[in-house]
Amino acid sequence: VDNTEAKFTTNENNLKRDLAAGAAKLIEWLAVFGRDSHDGVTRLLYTQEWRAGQLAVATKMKEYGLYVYDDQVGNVFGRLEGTLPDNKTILTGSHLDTVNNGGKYDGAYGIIAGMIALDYLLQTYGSPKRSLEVVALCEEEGSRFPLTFWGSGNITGHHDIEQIKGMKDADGILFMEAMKESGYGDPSLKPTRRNDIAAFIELHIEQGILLERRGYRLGIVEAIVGQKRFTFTITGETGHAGTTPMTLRKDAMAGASEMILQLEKTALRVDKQLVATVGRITAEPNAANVIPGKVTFTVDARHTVENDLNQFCIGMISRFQEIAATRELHLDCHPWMDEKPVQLNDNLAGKLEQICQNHDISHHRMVSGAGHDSQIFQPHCPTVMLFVPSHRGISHSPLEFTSPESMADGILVLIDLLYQLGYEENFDENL
Ligand code: HGY
Ligand code: MN
Ligand code: MN
Repeated sequence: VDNTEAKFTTNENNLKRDLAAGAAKLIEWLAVFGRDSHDGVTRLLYTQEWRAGQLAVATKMKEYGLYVYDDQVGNVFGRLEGTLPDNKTILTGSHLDTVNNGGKYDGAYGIIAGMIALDYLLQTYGSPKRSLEVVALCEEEGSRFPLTFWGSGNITGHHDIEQIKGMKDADGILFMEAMKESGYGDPSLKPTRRNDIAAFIELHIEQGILLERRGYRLGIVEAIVGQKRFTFTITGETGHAGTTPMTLRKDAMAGASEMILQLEKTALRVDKQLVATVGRITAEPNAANVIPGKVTFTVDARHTVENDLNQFCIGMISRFQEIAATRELHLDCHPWMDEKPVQLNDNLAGKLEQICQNHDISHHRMVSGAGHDSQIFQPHCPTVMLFVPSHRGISHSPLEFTSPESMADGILVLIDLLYQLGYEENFDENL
């Protein structure tokens, strides 16, 4: 048996203990950047908290002996240069941004796992044959601006700077301004588009309860659901709450409420793969004694099958139009996200399965109901995801938790996969 194998497996328990301690420490360290007043983490793209987190990640990557650089939109990379001339890079990592009042693990875990894995590989085996990189992707959630996957979308050509011209956040701040203020967006900076990535591996928390409930230690993600997001604006007539008879109202809030309940009823009738959520709603003038003249709400709809998702959304919009017509309201529909369902790379999934078996780690192939940067990378290069359990399936919440032992399981498997792809002779070209 090749002695690296022996060395790696004999002190595996010690290694796992160290990985668990290291991961727990780094998760708490990164959560400081954006700690909010409700004990959660809020690190929105191009905000001060985001910038501080990004600088901290870059500094830590340098401490680990990685070559650190960033690109035009603020993706931060830590690189272990390969000794072979072929310019293939194996990339791992996840997103640095969070939702409002989010948890410590969503996105962050994939970044710290990649940092720990590269640190271990460099200390144990020296320089790889093929370059290995960990990336802190600048944005995935779409929490600040109405656009998701800004980091991975720029690397893969799925997005470009043209798309964000005129785009503003809820406070009316221009995307371009916020990016420039963070020191990015300048054409003189390193271009974002890359063609050297031979594989992308993303470690992430499951954000659901399947692994914990069924007792699996890791999830190997075969596919990611498709996702569409819309903003609907209902316009009626502002009026006095006390003097306007019920029969004479054009109440935008009542109209929106009927649409939202209709959405839930229809989604329940479709099938359990379909989920639809109204996550954000605003009313104008938003006063207790005024009939709202304008209500804006978002819809996030997802399904594993593209056609079923499309049919559901077409039906949703026509039902909203009927309700608006009956109530003499005006309906405006603004679709701003449309990501297709994606099958991830089966060869890489097979490698992860084999590694889990080698380490006697229970694992389960599954579909992700959450969207991830991996669905943007997969059409661009062979991509796979590895899930660690979320306690009680909680995510996008300060209560988000994954045990250090589970985080170590994921990092142990990542180390093996990066070793195979980065150090072993025969890189499997036809992944
Ligand atoms: O919304 C999602 O599915 C992911 O957390 N961005
Ligand atoms: Mn998320
Ligand atoms: Mn995420």
